[in-house]
Order: sequence, then C-alpha cells, then structure tokens
Amino acid sequence: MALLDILVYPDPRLRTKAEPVEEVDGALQRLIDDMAETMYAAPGIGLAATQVNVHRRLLVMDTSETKSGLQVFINPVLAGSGDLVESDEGCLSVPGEIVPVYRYPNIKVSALDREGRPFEQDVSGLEAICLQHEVDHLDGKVFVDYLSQLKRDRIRKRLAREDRPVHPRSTPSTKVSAVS
Ligand code: GNR
Ligand code: NI
Repeated sequence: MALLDILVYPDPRLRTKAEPVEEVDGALQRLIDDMAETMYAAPGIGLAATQVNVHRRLLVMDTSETKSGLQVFINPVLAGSGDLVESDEGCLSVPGEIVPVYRYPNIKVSALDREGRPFEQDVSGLEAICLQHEVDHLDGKVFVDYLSQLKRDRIRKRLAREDRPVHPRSTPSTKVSAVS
C-alpha cells in the first residue's frame, strides 16, 4: 500500500473530466487500496481518483465513525431527489476552507463494486452529500465553483502561495525560532 499525493486547488489537473473505468483488474484494485489508505490518512470521508491525478471514474468513501465502512464506487451514476439542502463541506483539495453547498438529500446510485459487480443503492444524509461532492471531482468540478468570484479568488490566492500553510489560522503571524 502507498500514500498518494493529493492535488490542491488551483491545480489545473483538478479540472480534468475522468473517463469511465473499462476493466476492474488487479492494478485498479491496488489503486483503490492506495486511495483508501490516502483517504484514511488525510483524514477524509471520501476521495475521488481525480484528486490523486488519476482521471478514471472511481471514488472511495467511508462516513462511519469507526472508519470500518469502506465503500467503493466505480463508474458511479447518481440520480438525486428531494428539496436541495445546504451542507457545509470541506475538501482535501481545498485545505482550510469550509464552504456551504446545496445538494440533494437523497441519491440513488448505480456503480460497480471493488470486484466489478454492478449494484444499486439508495443513500441519504452525509453519504449522499459526499457522493455528490466526489462525482463533482470526477467531472472536473471543485466546490469553490459554487462560490462568488470574489470568495473563489481569495481562496485561490491563498492556496497558490508557495509557502502555503495548511491551517493558516493556526500559524503565528510572528516568526520566532524554537528554544533548543
Ligand atoms: O473529508 C471530506 N469531508 C467532507 C465533508 C463534507 C462534505 C464533503 C466532504 S468530502 C471531503 C474529502 C474530499 O475532499 N473528497 O473529495
Ligand atoms: Ni473534495
């Protein structure tokens, strides 16, 4: 298993539209395992292949408290229903930002599992929100796209800085050297 690098906005590779997976083979299963390890290490509740610079339609998700409920969706197709709900979302590719996004509360998802077998599932709550967030990544969308240009530009400028701190508000504004 291996940890993969996660692309950070405004990296233009996050804009790539992923192509369908054509064959679920050992190489793809290794990628799935690496994506799961990367998601758990981050930590995050979901990870789309786009975020690790693999432009295939594939995502992993685990919204359980105990991190014991890995779900794999290959070539996912979503059908949303219900009145849109506002959700405050985070994204591993936009570190340090929580953004309000409107999502469907209920989703019917069709996909292939880790063994390439087709399945259908009804999901709601955080799982439904996360699935929409991940499929947006596969389509080259990032949740900052739902913000005003002003807010998006602020986030882009902060994250484009070379010495970007991951959590800017926890970084002291005065630099002091550590006492040895
Ligand atoms: O870890 C994550 N948390 C999260 C919280 C609310 C809505 C969506 C998410 S997904 C995110 C991980 C990520 O960036 N996936 O693409
Ligand atoms: Ni994300």
